Amino acid sequence: MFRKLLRKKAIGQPSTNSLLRRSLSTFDITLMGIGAIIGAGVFVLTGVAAATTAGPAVVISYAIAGIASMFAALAYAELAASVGGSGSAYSYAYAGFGELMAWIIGWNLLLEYLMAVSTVAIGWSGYVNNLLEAMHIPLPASITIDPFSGGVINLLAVFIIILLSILLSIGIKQSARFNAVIVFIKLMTIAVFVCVATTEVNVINWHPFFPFGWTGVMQGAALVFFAYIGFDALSTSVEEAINPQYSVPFGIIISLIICTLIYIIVSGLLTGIVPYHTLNVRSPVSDALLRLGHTTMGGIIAAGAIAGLTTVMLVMFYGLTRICLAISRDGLLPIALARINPETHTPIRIIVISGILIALIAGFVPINHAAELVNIGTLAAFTFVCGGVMMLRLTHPELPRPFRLPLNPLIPVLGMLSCLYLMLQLPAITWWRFIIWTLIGIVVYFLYGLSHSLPLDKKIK
Ligand code: ALA
Repeated sequence: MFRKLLRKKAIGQPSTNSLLRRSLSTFDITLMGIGAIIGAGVFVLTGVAAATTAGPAVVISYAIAGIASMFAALAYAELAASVGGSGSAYSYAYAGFGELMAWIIGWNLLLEYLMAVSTVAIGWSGYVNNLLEAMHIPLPASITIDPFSGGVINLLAVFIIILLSILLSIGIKQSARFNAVIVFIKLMTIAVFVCVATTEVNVINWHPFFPFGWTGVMQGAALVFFAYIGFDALSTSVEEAINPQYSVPFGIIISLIICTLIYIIVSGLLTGIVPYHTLNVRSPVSDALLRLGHTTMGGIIAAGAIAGLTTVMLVMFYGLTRICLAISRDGLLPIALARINPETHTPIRIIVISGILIALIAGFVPINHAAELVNIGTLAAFTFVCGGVMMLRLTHPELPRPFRLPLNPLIPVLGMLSCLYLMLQLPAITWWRFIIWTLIGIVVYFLYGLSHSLPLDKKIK
């Protein structure tokens, strides 16, 4: 009875909120997907995965991680169009599995997005610092490196977070316009790389193709999975899309297909132009071109990487604020956070608080294994979203489903199995961090959420 009530409460969540403004077109949403997906993954992790786990077969790692992501994307597309809400996997878990499960997923999503934005901010500051050095404007280490690695504060990382917080506070349409411009630069950069690299391929570099065997390919898939994260953030835009039931599923699936193709082409070319074992560097894509003597092109790629990382931060930061909004509207986080500014139509309180948290992490903490932590949290959320599709088809067959994923339950089951399999490829230490964070979340729920959770009739509309 209690579970039923909770499910009803989630299904009955307002799919519209009068204060968030519906201004995002299908094109905006698809570009936001590409903005969130292409970033540190392809510009950095391709090199790391090729050199340390997969060799030239990193291209297969990309295909495998892409297929796992596509199963999950189809599940996200169905639930975004039918359950709606701005809480993404949190809202779907609420509808399918009840409040406690929803909170655990939401809590892990908060970690995933916080760490993703912080890590990318640190990567961004590294690229900008390199660019400034190349332009003979070196910044002192004390303001570009965190205190644990020999500096005082990573001020560049803090700077970009302040800038993005201001942009997100001003309004979602403005943020989407900014995103569109930068995504264009990012895609042009990749096109430049593909054109130049195609003329430099030496097939010798693809031998041996599987230097680390299939185990390496699978570990590579778990690592480069990071490159696909971001399409899930689109599902938080349901309340701000003009035609959410069409544009959110379309945006999720099309942006993922485009990015998968790009990744397979880029990783294939990258391992074809230089020996795979030389790619374990901070900026492998531009480094490879520099080594082949394409100095200007190397510089252009570095600029494109900076652009790419900027939109990843923007859209993931956006997703973080909307999930926080959904959780606080339910009362599981302080309800005062859920206030939407009537002029900008944005949740400024949440943006400011998350901005401060991200800036503190990015400015002061060295993040070595954050990508793996982000991956495990996301894979767990994807598993629940796939499970949520099956659960809701059983418990709420009458729910209108403008988009239905094909071949149910085959696709969601394959989605769950592939996400769980990729989770198992991650190191034990990542699992421990994930388990500890989840346990802290459960304690927070019983100390705060359970007693503050709002009944259906008191929900903020
Ligand atoms: N997919 C995003 C990136 O690669 C998180 O940076």
